[in-house]
Amino acid sequence: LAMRAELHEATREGEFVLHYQPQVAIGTGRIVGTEALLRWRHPRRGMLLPGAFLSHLEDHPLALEVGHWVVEEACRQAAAWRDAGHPFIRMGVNLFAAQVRSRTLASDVAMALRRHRLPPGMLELEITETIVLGVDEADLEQFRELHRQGVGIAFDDFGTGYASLSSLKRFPLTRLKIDRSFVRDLMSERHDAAVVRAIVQIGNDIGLDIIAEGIETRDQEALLLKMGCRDGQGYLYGKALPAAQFADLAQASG
Ligand code: G
Ligand code: G
Ligand code: MN
Ligand code: NA
Repeated sequence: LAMRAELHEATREGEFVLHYQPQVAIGTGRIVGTEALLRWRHPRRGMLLPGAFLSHLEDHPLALEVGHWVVEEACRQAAAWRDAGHPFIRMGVNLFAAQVRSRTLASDVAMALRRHRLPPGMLELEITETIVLGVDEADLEQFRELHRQGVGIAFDDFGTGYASLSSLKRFPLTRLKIDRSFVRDLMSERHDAAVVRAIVQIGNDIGLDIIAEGIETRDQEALLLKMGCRDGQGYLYGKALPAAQFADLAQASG
């Protein structure tokens, strides 16, 4: 079966699932948030990671429907954890460009929050530079509306694109996610250390939260903390886990 046809089947049969990667307060190790990451429970090929299908989904007519489902499912899960007495933490959700183009993003998100009785600040939408560069004035107004409501807006893979800096002025943001390519060789490459230091300083100066991605070692963690980066995500703290396992981890972290 061709990938496009399989994606229809996956949507119809509910084969998508979300896994949750921890985001911690560096230094304390306490889990303060999570990023919901899409997986496809493929009937024949097993659990597929985004690398195997995301490029096909992004420009597929179903991207909008799957994106809606991700927002709804992440909000449902956050509310379920809250109601079960688990630590109440921020939920990060990646957006498809199609969701932005739909012109109903702000109302879709507001409705999902209301349906699950979640405060807007609990949700953080992650956008990539591709999305940022594609927005028109009407799209921007939707993000301003979400921002006014208190929904978090994080710039994913920050620093990798050529418009990262100019976007800071144009776009309503609450957080920068330092791309893991800068964290990987942080200890050995002076250029990477300089980029990370500059991103943290800009973020702190203009009042944005910062999170570093791809943290794998205690040395990277210590240097990031020294540079003023307070949140982190990466294999040092854990990979993306199914909801039940993530909840156990979050409970144990306090
Ligand atoms: O799960 P993994 O770490 O392999 O994710 C790879 C990339 O896939 C992430 O960086 C993210 O940008 C993208 N991705 C994962 N889940 C989603 C999702 O639900 N929606 C969108 N639009 N992108 C996602
Ligand atoms: O949104 P984004 O594309 O950044 O999604 C996170 C991606 O980064 C996922 O593909 C995940 O598997 C990967 N990832 C998360 N933590 C680490 C890490 O510590 N090291 C590396 N190499 N990859 C990571
Ligand atoms: Mn992301
Ligand atoms: Na990223």
